[in-house]
Amino acid sequence: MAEAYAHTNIALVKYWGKRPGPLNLPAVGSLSLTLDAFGTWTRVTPGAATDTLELNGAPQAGEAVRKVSAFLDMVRALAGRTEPAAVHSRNDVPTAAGLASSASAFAALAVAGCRAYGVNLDARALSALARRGSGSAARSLFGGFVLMEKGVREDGTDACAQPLPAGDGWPVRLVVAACAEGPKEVSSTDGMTHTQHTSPYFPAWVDTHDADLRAAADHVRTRDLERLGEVMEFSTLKMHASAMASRPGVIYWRGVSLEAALRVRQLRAAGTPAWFTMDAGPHVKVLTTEQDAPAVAAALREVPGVLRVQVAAPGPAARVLA
Ligand code: 2P0
Repeated sequence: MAEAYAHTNIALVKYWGKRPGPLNLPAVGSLSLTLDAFGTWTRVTPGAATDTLELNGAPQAGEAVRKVSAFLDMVRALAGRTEPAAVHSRNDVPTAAGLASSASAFAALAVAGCRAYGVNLDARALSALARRGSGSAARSLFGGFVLMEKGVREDGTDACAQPLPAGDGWPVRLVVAACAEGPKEVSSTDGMTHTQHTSPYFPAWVDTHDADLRAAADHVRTRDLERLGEVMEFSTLKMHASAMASRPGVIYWRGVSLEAALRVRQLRAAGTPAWFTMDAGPHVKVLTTEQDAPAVAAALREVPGVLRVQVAAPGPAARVLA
């Protein structure tokens, strides 16, 4: 039996698109910030009759169990073991907060699963394993700022994340404005696959991505929030432009998302360091300083249609609890 906790993360330079094959290989790298406020606790207990999953106290069936089981199959193959497991999990990622839970969920499952079955992997191999569950999970193994390489090998061993310790202790904040209730309409996986297959802008997205990734990593190293924020907005809008140009277009934005994003630009024009990003959903996340976060949060709360605003700080790496 083993328990682990992993925090969620938000990409500043986005992952959108996959290389071919069954290994969930990303078409582009990404750069993220792990958050303190949200995450997933998971316990894996080998020795059950079949794989089971209980999430937030409720037994699960269907696709959710199938995904967990397929992931544990990979762990069991590495361990040379076959016995099924009971998996208990608790998400501290409020679905309404506008943050994805698959990143922290598969990172926690990778850490707890490997521990429970006696698999010892180094950080890179563990990250590559977590990627098989969900691309963004490869990043949630690490704390603070994290760089995910797309890799070039067909076996995926170099498609893994690594921490950027130069960013440790940088007092940035991510202000999260929830802009709609309910689950997202198009999953990240479906949205990126559809973009890849039908958007004439997808090749341009891929071709221009690496420069953003290298620039953003440099801006973390030099702690240049203005340049980091600028490249984050650029990456966000390119990702969404490529998705919108697919056929039929994938539109994650609501009216309120645009109003919130424009409010951030107004704040910036008035001297507040603040830059927005959005993922595969309508919520707006704003990168700013610790000092400016309360004013940014207050401004976003006043945007008509914004439902809730939370402030998150950089969070720690995934860890074994027991
Ligand atoms: C990201 N997203 O970099 C991007 C930006 C959403 C928008 O990673 O198919 O759930 O499971 O590998 O990790 C969400 O994608 O996708 C995501 P899969 P995942 O954060």
